[in-house]
Amino acid sequence: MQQSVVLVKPDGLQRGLIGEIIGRFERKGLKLVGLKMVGLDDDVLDRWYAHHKEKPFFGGLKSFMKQTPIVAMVWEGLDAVSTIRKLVGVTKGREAEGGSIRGDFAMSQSNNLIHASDSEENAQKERKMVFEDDEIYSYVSGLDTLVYSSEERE
Ligand code: FUP
Repeated sequence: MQQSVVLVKPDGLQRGLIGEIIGRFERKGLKLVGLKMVGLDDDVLDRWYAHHKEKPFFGGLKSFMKQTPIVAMVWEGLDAVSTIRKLVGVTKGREAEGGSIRGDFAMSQSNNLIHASDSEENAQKERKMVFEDDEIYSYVSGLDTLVYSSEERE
């Protein structure tokens, strides 16, 4: 099974949307294997958003991400990275499809509530930036047999 890292950003925390966001992933059938509140510092943010370092919005993005702690999660499932990106919606909230998290709750390109890994490689890098290995749990969930066929679980 694949893992993906999700952050509920400071606007999601302040708007009281943590439960809503977790509920959507739970109802989809994804499995929560890591969860904690973290204050991101410049060192982590410089690495997390290294691909945006030269962009004009980089300073504002970092300040925004430091406004409050964020809620970091690792979700597991078949094709979890692409599945979660669909549930999250495109970057600019006001263009995101209705039914997605950003589509239903966000208007902004920067205050867009949530981060989700965009590849398996980045998911692994991001996981290491915010979680220790022993903070990620492997467990059998009764739901697995309902959510997937036996072939999919192999
Ligand atoms: P996403 O993968 O949808 O989270 O989007 P990106 O990796 O392209 O961008 C990461 C974050 O940078 C966005 F969530 C918000 C911020 N950003 C801006 O503030 N302005 C922009 O024009 C693009 C991104």
